[in-house]
Amino acid sequence: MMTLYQFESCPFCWKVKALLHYANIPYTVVEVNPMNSKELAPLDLKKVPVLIDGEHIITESSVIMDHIDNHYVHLAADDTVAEWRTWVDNTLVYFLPPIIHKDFGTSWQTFGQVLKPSGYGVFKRTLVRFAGAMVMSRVSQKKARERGITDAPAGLAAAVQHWAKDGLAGQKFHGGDAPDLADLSVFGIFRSTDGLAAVRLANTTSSEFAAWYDRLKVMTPSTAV
Ligand SMILES: N[C@@H](CCC(=O)N[C@@H](CS)C(=O)NCC(=O)O)C(=O)O
Repeated sequence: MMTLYQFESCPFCWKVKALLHYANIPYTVVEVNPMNSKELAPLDLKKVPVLIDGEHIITESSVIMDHIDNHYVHLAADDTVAEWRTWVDNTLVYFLPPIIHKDFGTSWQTFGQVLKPSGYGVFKRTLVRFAGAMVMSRVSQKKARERGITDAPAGLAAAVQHWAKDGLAGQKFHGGDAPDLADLSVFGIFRSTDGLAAVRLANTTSSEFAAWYDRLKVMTPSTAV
């Protein structure tokens, strides 16, 4: 069985989970402590997600998705899938942190929600929640400015409209009648913050997006064991 090293709040990890869940592939989870990543030390790695599949130790969410798809799923891919996946990793993902970690209070709420399924006890959860909110409310604004994002909600709304108009283009999924890796990558990013401000904003920006998001949410029940 595969093992996924992850942070529950990590959007890149959710891209991988979107594919595992959609393909109904069971896996075990190692929840990495975001304050020290000590679970990754034996692997000599610093970032999540990391997937262990037999003798393969794979890093980078898109590389992991390719590994899973090439070995086990074989989703159809048209010429535009690669382009959309690059857009997800280089553009879309950066609009979310300044929204869900806008200030300490918002970030505190965000961590409260994303840490619920982490399996941490109350003490550790509160500590990670507090430290996470302290760090992320500062770092996410700074990082957004460095990337030239001055109005994250407007940027996210434009990205959602782009995906709905040019990505979905009147179809159920980018992949047509079934999702492809572009769908699962976009979905994974939003799914990491399900129920929070960024998803609410996306759902109110585009009814096509909202219907697509709901459809995929139903199709991707967790397969973590
Ligand atoms: N390009 C990587 C990005 C992974 C990444 O940035 N992961 C973050 C969590 S969302 C992380 O592990 N940060 C810890 C660190 O940088 O020390 C991917 O797609 O997997």
